Amino acid sequence: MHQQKVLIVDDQVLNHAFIASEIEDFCTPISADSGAKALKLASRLKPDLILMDINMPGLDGFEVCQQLKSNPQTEDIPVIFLSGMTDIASEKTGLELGALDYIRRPFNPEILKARIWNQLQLQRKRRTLEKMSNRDSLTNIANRRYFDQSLGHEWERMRELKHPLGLLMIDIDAFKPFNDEYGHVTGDKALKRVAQCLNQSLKRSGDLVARYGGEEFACILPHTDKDSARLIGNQLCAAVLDLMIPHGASTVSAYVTISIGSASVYPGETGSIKRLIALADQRLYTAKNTGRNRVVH
Ligand code: GH3
Ligand code: MG
Ligand code: MG
Ligand code: MG
Repeated sequence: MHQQKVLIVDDQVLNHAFIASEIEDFCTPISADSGAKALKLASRLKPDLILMDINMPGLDGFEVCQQLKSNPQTEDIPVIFLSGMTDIASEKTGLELGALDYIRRPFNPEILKARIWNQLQLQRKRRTLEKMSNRDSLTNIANRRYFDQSLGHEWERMRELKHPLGLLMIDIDAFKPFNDEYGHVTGDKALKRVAQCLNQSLKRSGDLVARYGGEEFACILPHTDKDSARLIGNQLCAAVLDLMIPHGASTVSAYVTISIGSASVYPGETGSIKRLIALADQRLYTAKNTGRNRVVH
């Protein structure tokens, strides 16, 4: 099966079969024989491209396009109209509704295939860029940008649910001496290993660890109260110590360790994201001043 999906929307089943046979050697065609089905499949399957007829009973192609473009979940899916309506007004309407292209019937199958191929190529590049913009290139975990965005979302989500939101601020202990002792290349390797370890130690799907900056990480823990946040913090400290990365220049341990400031709040009218971060940060500072390799909550 090919990874990229193309949704073909047409009320005539024969049209589906023909287009599908043209493109199935480089993508997976999916069929919808009505506008309503197309909308459902689009938000459920997130196709990489939609090829759509205009004249259909029920919702026509224009209406479907309009709805796709006004839903944040589907607005970025490229739409190409494929229609027997060859007048300029229809073509203009289609393009103005946000369709990427408008192909008139009858079409040349080879040209249609080439257009779809090009679009899928572009879509692949777009998705790669999107992923890259959320990742830290050294450690391959989420970056600060993605962290800020996620924290905003989770704050709102927990506020609506009236659930607690936990946050851990994490900093590697004595990392400057580590670099001085072993060099920056080894420092980078240690940073990667710690990041990967933190990432793998979080077991719940909603949890997120990001590189916050330098040798600092931050961890978002939805639905997590004070005690659970501290518990997860303790697990992370133990997991990093368990890596047993030798650290001859540390006064804390023979191995690389981390310190953690932990906080949990019920997002509401009074608190703020800034305050939550400040709280965890303050506690991280306390962890540093009371021996390191520990969680302060
Ligand atoms: P503390 O226990 O108080 O946190 O001591 P520390 O030495 O870790 O603290 P400090 O913030 O003074 O130093 C952080 C060091 O982390 C300094 C910097 O060279 C190093 N660092 C930050 N980012 C990177 C990186 O991407 N790669 C490497 N190798 N080192 C980094
Ligand atoms: Mg039709
Ligand atoms: Mg630091
Ligand atoms: Mg440090």
